[in-house]
Amino acid sequence: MSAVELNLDGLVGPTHNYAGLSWGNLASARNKDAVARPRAAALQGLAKMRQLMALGVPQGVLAPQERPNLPFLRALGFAGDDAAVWRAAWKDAPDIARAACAASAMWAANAATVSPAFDCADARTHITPANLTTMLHRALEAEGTARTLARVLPDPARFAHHPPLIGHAAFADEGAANHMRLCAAHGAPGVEVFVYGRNAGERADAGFPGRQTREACEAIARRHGLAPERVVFARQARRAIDAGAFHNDVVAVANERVLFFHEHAFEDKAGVLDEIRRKAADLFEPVFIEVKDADVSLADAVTSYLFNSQLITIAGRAMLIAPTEVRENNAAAAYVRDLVDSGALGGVRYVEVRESMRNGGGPACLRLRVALSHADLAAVEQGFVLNEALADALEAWVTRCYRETLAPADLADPALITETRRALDELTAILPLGGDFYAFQRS
Ligand code: SUG
Repeated sequence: MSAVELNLDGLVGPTHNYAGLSWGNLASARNKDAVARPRAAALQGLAKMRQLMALGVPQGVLAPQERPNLPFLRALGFAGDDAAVWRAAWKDAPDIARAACAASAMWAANAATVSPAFDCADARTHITPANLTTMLHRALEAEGTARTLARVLPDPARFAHHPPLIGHAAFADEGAANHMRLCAAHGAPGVEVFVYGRNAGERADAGFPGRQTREACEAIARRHGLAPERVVFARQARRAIDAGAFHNDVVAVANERVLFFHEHAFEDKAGVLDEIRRKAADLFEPVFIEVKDADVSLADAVTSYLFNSQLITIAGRAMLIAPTEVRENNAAAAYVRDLVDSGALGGVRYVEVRESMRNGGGPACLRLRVALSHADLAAVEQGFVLNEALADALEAWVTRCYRETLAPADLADPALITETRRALDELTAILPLGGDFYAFQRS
């Protein structure tokens, strides 16, 4: 069936900041307490969406969540008016206050795992919002993400929305960042590769956390109605996690037949490739582009985010949408040049998402891919689909409502609450969210 891939990008929220919240994410740790630029961050994200739209990729937007997250703080016993809650949280529990302020829902690759209708037993698109249990600030996203996705993909005859998996470490799930799909074409049945960092029963070891369990992957494959003969469970290499690949999409990306990956991405590389080949055998021949450590080291992969590029098909050719950091890294830039020169890639476009990169989020982190038939694309709530007018309106809104800079010392000021609410309230009139989407609008 002829199909397209809708990219849903997370709109960067007005509290974008650097709080060093993600243990195991080297960029987040390195930039802890740096001064953030929320306005630039959101405009960079929108500029990337515009570029994809100009290439003919259907592009949608996901609204930011309500931050600071006052309902979360109230549930923890902080009381009084909003300003009092916010002040008390900063005074008594600054780590919790920081978590309540994170704009991390912008990284839509962690919003959910999506299995296209072409792979699912009931021929509907199946969606499981990620519980993101490993990091407190991210665990706060699941509920809002589920509501947002239900608005964007509304028709239950076409879109099956599952609740997030139970929020326990045994089912730690980080969504599409640990999920890849290989297929002959977006509308053909594919092989879905679920990547996990640990088993549920394993004792936590000394290294960085494995944020996804095998049990979570298996549960998602089951509830999505995937055929076991089209599913591969691959263990992420401990070496990659310890080098800073906190999600698989820091060391691997797939598109159609192509799997572009670092030689140290998987614990049992030969086993994984063999299983993909076997399970795809009657469908298509996979193309493996394996990057050797001698060409691009794991360290270079993690700093440049080479594999966190968006790999897309434009006019039948593979194109890489890479962060400008790749161009600035000698090894990664040379590798990409060779891929273009050899014809393996039809081209490369560099995008500037530096504000997001400084928190460990590259171009691919910012988007959730949803492969859809044309009929299902028409069923997407069109008010979330980007066109020039919506992009203009969102840019004007960001420019009007977002601070140019946000320093750590600014976060505790209750003025941030009023200011962000005003911005989100305005947004609900730009996107079809209605006047009661956010908790503050309902109270
Ligand atoms: O979960 N960073 C995010 C980055 C997510 C990147 N996504 C993918 N690889 N798909 C994370 O670690 C940092 C927030 C802070 O430190 O303020 C953060 O949450």
